[in-house]
Amino acid sequence: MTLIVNGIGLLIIAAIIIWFWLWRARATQATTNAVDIVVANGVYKPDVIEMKRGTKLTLNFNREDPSPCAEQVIFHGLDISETLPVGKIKTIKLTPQHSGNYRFTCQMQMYQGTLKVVDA
Ligand SMILES: [Cu+2]
Repeated sequence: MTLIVNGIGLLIIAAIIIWFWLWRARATQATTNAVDIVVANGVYKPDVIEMKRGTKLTLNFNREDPSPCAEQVIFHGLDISETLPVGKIKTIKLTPQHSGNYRFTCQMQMYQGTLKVVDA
C-alpha cells in the first residue's frame, strides 16, 4: 500500500514538473521587432526574447502587478533601467550592438527574463 501511495506521489510530482516546464517553454519565446510583455504574478510574459544584433527592438511593458517589486525593469549589461507604471504601457526601445544573452530583471531580481541578441 505504501508503495502504491509513493508511486502516485512521484507521478504527480513528475506531472507538475513536466507541465510547468512545457508551459513555460511554450509561453515565452518571441521573435519580432516589437514585443508586448505582461508583468504579472512574478513573471514576465514572454520572458525570452530573441532579436538580431544592430536592429531596433521595441518592448511594450504592461505592468499589471502593483507590488513595488515589479516597479523597475533593469537590462543588465545594456545600461537600461526604467520605471514601469501600473496599468499603462511603457515602451522601451533598444538597439544592442553586441550579440549575447542579456538578463532583464526587477531591482530585486525576482522577475527574470532574457534578451537573446544573435548575429544578423
Ligand atoms: Cu522585484
